Amino acid sequence: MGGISAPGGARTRTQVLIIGGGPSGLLLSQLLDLAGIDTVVLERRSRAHVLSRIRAGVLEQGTADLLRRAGAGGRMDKEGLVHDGVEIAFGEERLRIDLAGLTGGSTVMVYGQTEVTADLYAARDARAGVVIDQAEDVALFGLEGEAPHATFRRDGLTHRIDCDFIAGCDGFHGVSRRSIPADRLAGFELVYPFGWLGMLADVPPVSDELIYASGPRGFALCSMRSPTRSRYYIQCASDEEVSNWSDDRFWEALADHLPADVAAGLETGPAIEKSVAPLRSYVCETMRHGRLFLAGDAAHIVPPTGAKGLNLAASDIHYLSQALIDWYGREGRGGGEEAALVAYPQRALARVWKAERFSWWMTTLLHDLPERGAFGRRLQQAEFDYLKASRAARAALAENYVGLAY
Ligand code: FAS
Ligand code: PHB
Repeated sequence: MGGISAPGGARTRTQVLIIGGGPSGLLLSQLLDLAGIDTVVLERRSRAHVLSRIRAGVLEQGTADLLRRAGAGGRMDKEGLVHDGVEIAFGEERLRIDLAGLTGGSTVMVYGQTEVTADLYAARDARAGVVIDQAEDVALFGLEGEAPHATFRRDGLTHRIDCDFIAGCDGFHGVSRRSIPADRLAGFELVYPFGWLGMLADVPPVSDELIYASGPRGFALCSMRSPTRSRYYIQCASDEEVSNWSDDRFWEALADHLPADVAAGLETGPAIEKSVAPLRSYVCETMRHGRLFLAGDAAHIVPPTGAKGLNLAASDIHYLSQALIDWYGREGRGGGEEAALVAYPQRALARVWKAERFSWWMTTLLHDLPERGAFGRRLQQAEFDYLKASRAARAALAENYVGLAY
C-alpha cells in the first residue's frame, strides 16, 4: 500500500499525527500549528457528533490561559462566567469556599466543553488545519522506530499517513493506548460503584455559584452553562438506564438531594439532554511508547467531582506541545532538543496524580458509600466539620479546585 492521498488534500505525510479530534487533539494541533509544526488530526466520528457531546463545565485558569494562547479564547472571555467561589453542602448545612480569597485571587471559568471544542474547531478552520473526521479503523504502526505511520478507512478507501510522531488524544476508549504492548503498559484503576445522571435544561440556575451537595440520598451537583441554562447531576447506579428517568422523576430526585432552602429555589423545565456517566479513576503511566505519546483521557480518567478531566487534558497538552516544539527546534526541521520529550510522562504524571487524589477525595467526601456503613458517614461528616472549622482545610480544597500550577 503506497502513499494514498487522504481527504483534506493529498496528505500522505505530516510531522505530528494526532489521533482524536476532541479538546486534547484540537488544542495540540492548534498550538503546534502556531509554532510552525505540521499536523493532521484523525477523528473517528463526525464533527456534528463530537460537538453534540455534553461534558465538562469548569475550566481552571491554566486551561483558560492556554485557550487564549491558542487563539481560541475569545468567545470564552465574552460568554464564560468567572466564578470566585463554590459551595459544599452537607445535609442541610451549606459552606462557601472562597476560592479567590483562599488562593490569592485565583478563579475558575464556567464555560462548557462543548463550546471549547467548537471554538477549537473554528480556530483550526481559520488556519486551514487538517482535521479528517469519520476516519474509521485507525491503526498505528512503527511506533518503536523513527518513522511511524497510521492507516485508516474513509469513503470505502484505505489511507496511510506517515509522520515523525503520533499523539494519542483519542480518549479512554481510543486505539492509541491499546497500541502499546500489554507488557509495557503500567495502568492503575479504581472503579466506583456509582455514576452520575446528568441533565441540561434551559432554566435559570438555582444558585449563582456551583453547589456540590451530599444528602441522605447521595450526591448532587448544581452547575450551569449560562444565566439561563442549568446543568444538574445526581448520583445513580453505574449501570443506570436514562430511559428510567422522566424529567419529573429527575427534578423530584434532585430536590431530594439538596438542602431544603436550595430545593425551594429550583426552577424546573424540560430536559435538553440527559445522560449517565459511570465514574472511574484510571492512570496509564506509560504516556510514551517510542514515537507515540498519550494525552488527556487516552492516558487518564478522573471522576468529574473535582472538575479535573478536561483540565488535566489541557496541562498534558501544554507539556507535550512544548516538548515537541523543543524537538523541532527553531528551524522546525526536527532533531533538536529531546530532553523534554523524554521528561514528558514524568512531568505530566506529577500533576495527574495530584488531580487524581483530589478527585478521589471530593468523590469519597460527597457520595453515598453504603459499603462504608455508618462509620463511613460519620467520617464524611467529620471531614465537612473540619472544612467548616479550618481555613487551612478550605485553602487546600480551593488551591486544588482552581488548579495546581503547571
Ligand atoms: P475525548 O474523549 O473528549 O476526545 C477523544 C476523541 O477521540 C473523541 O472525539 C473520539 O471520537 C475520538 N476517538 C476515539 N477513538 C478514536 C479512534 N480509534 N480513532 C480516531 N478518533 C477516535 N470532565 C470534567 O471536568 N467535568 C465533567 O463533568 C465531565 N463529564 C464527562 C462526561 C462523560 C460522559 C465523559 C466521557 C467525560 C466527562 N468528563 C468531564 C471528562 C471529559 O471532559 C474529558 O476529560 C475530556 O473530554 C478529555 O478530552 P480528550 O482527551 O480530548 O478526550
Ligand atoms: C458541569 O458543569 O458539567 C460540571 C461542573 C463541575 C464538575 C463536574 C461537571 O465538577
